[in-house]
Amino acid sequence: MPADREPSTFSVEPPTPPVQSGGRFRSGTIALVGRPNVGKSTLINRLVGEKVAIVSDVPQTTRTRVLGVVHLPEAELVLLDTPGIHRPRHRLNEAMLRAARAALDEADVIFFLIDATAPLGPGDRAIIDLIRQHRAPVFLLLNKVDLVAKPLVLPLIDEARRLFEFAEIFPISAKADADFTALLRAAVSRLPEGEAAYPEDEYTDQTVRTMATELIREAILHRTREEVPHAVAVRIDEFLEDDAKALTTIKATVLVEKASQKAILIGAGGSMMKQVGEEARKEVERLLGRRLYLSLWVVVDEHWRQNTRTLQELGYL
Ligand SMILES: Nc1nc2c(ncn2[C@@H]2O[C@H](COP(=O)(O)OP(=O)(O)OP(=O)(O)O)[C@@H](O)[C@H]2O)c(=O)[nH]1
Ligand SMILES: [Mg+2]
Repeated sequence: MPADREPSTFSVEPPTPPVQSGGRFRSGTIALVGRPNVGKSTLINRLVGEKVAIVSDVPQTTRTRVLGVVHLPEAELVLLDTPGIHRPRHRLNEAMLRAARAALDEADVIFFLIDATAPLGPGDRAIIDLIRQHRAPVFLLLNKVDLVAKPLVLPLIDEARRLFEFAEIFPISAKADADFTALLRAAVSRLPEGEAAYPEDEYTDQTVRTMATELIREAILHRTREEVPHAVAVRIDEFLEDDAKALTTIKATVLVEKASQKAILIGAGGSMMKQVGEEARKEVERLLGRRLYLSLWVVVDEHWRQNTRTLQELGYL
């Protein structure tokens, strides 16, 4: 089946912990916002229980709003992961900021994530100013507490509290915590009563093609440094399903901005592309549940981050 006729959603195991919501079914939208790299995508994946968003230690990994659904017996939480909020320098970054703001506009509850390993910075304060323009209750999530000595967490909470009246405050580790029931329960209690918007077996609105594109980009982010990750975009040119052979073929173009970046990505004798291709293939095979033939082609496109048409083609506008 061609990629654009693929179902846009995937089956999942029944959801995690039962949450009481006072009798009636509740349903609503929760925006996850914060500076780049604070752990928003790690958290949405943990809460949904599926990989809906790619994760890397490179700031500005997420470039669009990524939707993930948590189905509970008495509630449906539609989570919106967003690009880390930062000062935009390209059309791409402007689009990323717009995506984050649009998610805030939709939110019944806002999860504001900060990195508990660092003091509150001007970036966090700017986001608090943005959040002030919204009525939705804001939960402060101090993430990465697994990396912080406990006595350092309280002063950070005090400092944040002086800036804004948070509805709830949770120190969490999106990576290490085993149980997010308390956070989910608190969020559900703030959602309006209403019907579920997504069937129980759907956990994202992304197409398989979009998710595969992102998994290829993630494999690149895992292996590149400095300006290279920011200069990379991935476009799938061909997505073919061979049901008889249970094989999918993906041909994708990797855009970079400079010849030097292309050289880095290809690596000596193609070694880097080989590693990227291996990781991406495994991840996409896991997503598709079948074997994948993946072919990647690196192309220099000097101004793609500024080019409206390319940004549209890439799904960023
Ligand atoms: N130790 C630790 N690392 C974490 C935790 N949460 C996230 N990380 C790491 O922090 C880095 C950034 O995580 P992401 O989830 O990509 O962060 P993000 O906020 O989505 O970043 P952007 O998409 O760039 O805005 C990754 O290397 C994660 O593995 C945590 O609770 N503890
Ligand atoms: Mg992210």
